[in-house]
Parts: sequence; C-alpha cells; structure tokens
Amino acid sequence: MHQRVGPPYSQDLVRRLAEAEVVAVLTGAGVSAESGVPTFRDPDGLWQKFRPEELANVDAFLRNPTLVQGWYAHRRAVVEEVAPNPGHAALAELEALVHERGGTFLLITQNVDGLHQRAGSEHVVELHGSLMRSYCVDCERSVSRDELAAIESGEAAACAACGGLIRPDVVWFGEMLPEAALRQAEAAAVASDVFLSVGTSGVVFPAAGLPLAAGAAGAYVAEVNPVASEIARHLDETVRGRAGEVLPDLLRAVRALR
Ligand code: BV8
Ligand code: ZN
Repeated sequence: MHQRVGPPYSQDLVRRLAEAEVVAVLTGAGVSAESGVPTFRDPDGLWQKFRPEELANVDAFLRNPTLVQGWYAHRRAVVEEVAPNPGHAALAELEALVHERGGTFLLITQNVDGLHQRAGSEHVVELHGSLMRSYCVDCERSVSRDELAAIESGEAAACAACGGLIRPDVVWFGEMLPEAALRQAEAAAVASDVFLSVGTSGVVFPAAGLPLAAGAAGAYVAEVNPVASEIARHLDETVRGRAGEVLPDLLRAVRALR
C-alpha cells in the first residue's frame, strides 16, 4: 500500500467538516492519553494492571468497596493532576466553528475524566458518567468530596446522611447507560452529516454502536486512532494518528476552507 503523502486525512473529510450542518463526535480514552491519563486496553492501559471484572462492576464494588473506592480516588487524583491536550482543545474549537455557521454539534464521550469540559467543550454528553461525581447507593444522595476523605486513610467512605456506601457516578459493566444521555447521543448520531470517532477501541457497547448508527443513517464517518479500532472496517475513513496531533491540523485545514 503506498504511503500517503501529506496529512493523514482526506480533503473530502476537510470539505465535509467545512460544510456540515450537524457534526457529532464520539471520544474514548485515547483522546485523554496525550494528557497522561492511561487508557484501558493499550499495552500500558488500566486493564493490564487491573481486571475490569475486579473493579468496574457492581459485584466487585460490593465485595470490596474500599478497593474500588480507592481505585477511583486514585484515578481522580491522576485526572486532577493533568491538563486537557490539543486534541481536547481542537474538539472545543470544532464545536465553536460549527456553531458560528449556525450548525449543531454534540460531543459524546465515554470518558469519565471531565477533560472535555475543562478544555471548553459545552455540548458534552457523558455516556459513562463522571469520576468527579459520587453518590450513596442507598439514599442516592450526591455526596460532596469531603465525605470521601475516609478513602485516603483506606477506610470505606459512607454517606453522612444514612451511612450507605458511596460509589462513583460511573456506568459499570452490566449497568444501563443514563437513558437521556444515550437517547441524545443516538439522536445526534443519526442526524449527523459528519460523525468523528476519536480515540476509542470500539469494543464497548452501546457506545461503539453510535458510529455504526450514524453511518447507517447516511453520515460520513471517520475515526482518528493510531491503530484501527474494532469498528474501523465499517467506517468511511480511518485517519491514522494521535488525536493531539491530527485534530489541530484538521481544524486548521477546515478553517482555511472557509
Ligand atoms: C450495558 C466504567 C447492559 C467507567 C466502563 C458480556 C457480559 C456483560 C456485558 C456485556 C457482555 N458483552 C457485551 C456486553 C455489554 C458491555 C460491553 O460492551 N462489554 C464489552 C467489553 C464486550 N457493555 C456494558 O456492560 C454497558 N452496559 O450494555 O448494559 C444492559 C443491557 C440491557 C439491560 C441491562 C443492562 C456498560 C458499558 C460501560 C462500562 N464501563 N468503564 C470507568 O471506570 O471508566 S468501560 C471502559 O471502556 C471505559 O468506560 C471506556 O470509556 C470504555 C471504552 O474504552 P475506550 O474509551 O475505547 O478506551 P480503550 O482503552 O479501550 O481504547 C483506547 C483507544 O485509543 C485505542 O483504540 C487506542 O489505539 C487509542 N489511542 C491511544 N492513544 C491515542 C489513541 N487515539 C487517539 N490518539 C491517541 N493519542
Ligand atoms: Zn445515603
């Protein structure tokens, strides 16, 4: 296969992004990788050290709440140490660009790190929840950060109101995704003219089904990933590269077309 000269994306994608009325983007852990947040399934990813079955599901949590609360406290600390990277910034800029021309934009993320919001993205749907929010499993009250302090000393953090266990507001395996978020994401996917899938392995459903639903409804679907995802063969274009490098360059090309 000849080595493509020039940018890793097609001029067709640039033109489509410059003209699209509706743009939707799905992001995964890969978009936060360049900020220093470990992904899940890369060789140095979280699932290499921990098994998801041991941590990211409710049985594991009830079996060993202190371990799971500690793991999420660690991931919160990591996220609070890092900053959004140029890939996050480029997606916030794309949103502004689409809005400037009266279009519609939605950023659908599987990430729970809140980095898109910190980069300035406004229309963000968190399909898998957020590390930054926790709630009581019994009374479902949202709990404040200081109620999590016990975790630092290796104790189980319990709800100040009813003594129930506190869990992170993330979607674990086998749990339903937040209904409204999923509905909003599906609607944006099928309405989109261009759908970008950035930094996701395309393994976890129903999120990984969104680019496929977009394509089936007529969107032009491209992924940005250094390696092909599980869904790459179904997409119109696969852009080989890192989000922090490709997206800013792609945005410059789109702006130049205006
Ligand atoms: C549901 C928790 C069910 C939050 C996560 C069998 C048994 C049980 C369930 C299932 C089953 N088979 C299928 C299922 C459904 C299951 C599923 O899909 N399992 C998979 C593994 C087969 N899904 C669920 O359980 C979902 N719930 O389906 O409900 C149901 C249905 C009806 C009624 C009742 C219940 C829940 C899914 C959410 C699970 N939660 N995490 C947390 O702790 O973070 S999953 C975890 O994976 C994260 O949430 C993450 O968002 C998600 C996806 O991972 P990615 O973001 O794609 O990250 P990954 O590391 O995989 O890939 C990174 C990519 O980036 C790579 O491709 C890499 O090449 C690329 N990259 C690296 N560097 C860069 C880069 N790209 C660009 N630039 C770079 N620089
Ligand atoms: Zn409670």
